[in-house]
Amino acid sequence: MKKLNTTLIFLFLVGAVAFLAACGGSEPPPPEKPDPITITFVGTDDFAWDPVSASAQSGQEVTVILDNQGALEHNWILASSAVDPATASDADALFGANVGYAQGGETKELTFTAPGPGTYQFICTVAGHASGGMVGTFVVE
Ligand SMILES: [Cu+2]
Repeated sequence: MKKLNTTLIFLFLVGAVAFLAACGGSEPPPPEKPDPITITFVGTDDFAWDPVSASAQSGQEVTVILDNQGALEHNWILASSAVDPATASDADALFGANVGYAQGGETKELTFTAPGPGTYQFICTVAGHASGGMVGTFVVE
């Protein structure tokens, strides 16, 4: 009987050590990827964006919906804050963030990955529209 108990205790200890080895020393979890977000920008013939500012986290998947509620065509690009909105063109779009041209009443969307932290701007590059007010601030944290 004594021999059996010793054997059981030994087996229990071996099992416990194996269990702790499997659980212990685990690496810290990888940094959590932020959940994707969708932001709708309404453009109108008043050359105004709604909203006029937006934000995302670096590395976040951002879906931009351009909802053109006007009659004129509009587009939406993400550009460096160094770009002069008045002369911005599609070539200023960063990270492939160019939704394209939505005709009056049309909706267009695009998904891109938010770049490194910084302050960017979003611009409608149709001639005269940014000067008229179709420019906003996009902050990446
Ligand atoms: Cu526009």
